[in-house]
Amino acid sequence: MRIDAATLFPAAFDYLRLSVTGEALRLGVLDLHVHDIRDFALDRNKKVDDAPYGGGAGMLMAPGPVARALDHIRTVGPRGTAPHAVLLTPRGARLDQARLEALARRSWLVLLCARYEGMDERLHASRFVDEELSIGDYVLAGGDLAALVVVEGVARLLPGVLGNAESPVQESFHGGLLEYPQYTRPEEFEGGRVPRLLLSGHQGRIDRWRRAMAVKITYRRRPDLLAGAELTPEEKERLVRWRERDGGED
Ligand code: 6GU
Repeated sequence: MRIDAATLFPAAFDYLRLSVTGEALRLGVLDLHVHDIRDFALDRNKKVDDAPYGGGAGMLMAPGPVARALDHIRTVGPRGTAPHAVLLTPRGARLDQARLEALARRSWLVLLCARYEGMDERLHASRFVDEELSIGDYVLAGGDLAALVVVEGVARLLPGVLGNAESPVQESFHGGLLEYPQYTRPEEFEGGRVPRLLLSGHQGRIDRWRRAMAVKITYRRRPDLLAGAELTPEEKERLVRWRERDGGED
């Protein structure tokens, strides 16, 4: 997969040399190109921002340098192909695992990182942007960290990274459930013991326990996820009982 990022802070992308993304880069599974939007400013002060029409605090990213950066990227990518361009903005659709999986199936992504108080509206729904994404309901100073989140989330899904099979199809996180509790050595730590079942060697029982714990933790912490989870009829019955016990309506 090829990813081109357009940013005012190219150094932020050095982070991707570490860990899983670093491995993806070394393996050549991920081909990352970082472009400094400031290089596409035309004046000698390399100005990329400007004040908003209508007044108000803060500065906006001017459309010119961004548009030139994106036009440039299109010319350096693989011939005859068009990238899928993503604008990172708090206004975008909320990123989740399903969206990461969809992005991981693309062969060429462009990530556009907004800064300052945002970008000129004419860049939003435009020939330059196919999709707008946010990484959550809070405000960051810019889209760079969000772009790093996207790259790491996508990279770990690519074939060959993390020992993934060749198939890019990935399970949503554990069938839409939160992770079950895990333990490593030592067997006792600050008074907490590893559940005996995990030491028993009964793999079938361990698998069933893990699954039951995943359902229980998801019910307690993120009941909103259960609607989209893959549950057995028995698990659904269990949920009905828990909801009755906890005073729910259904
Ligand atoms: Cl993509 N950008 C900014 N500036 N803030 C965010 C975000 C993006 N996602 C969540 N907060």
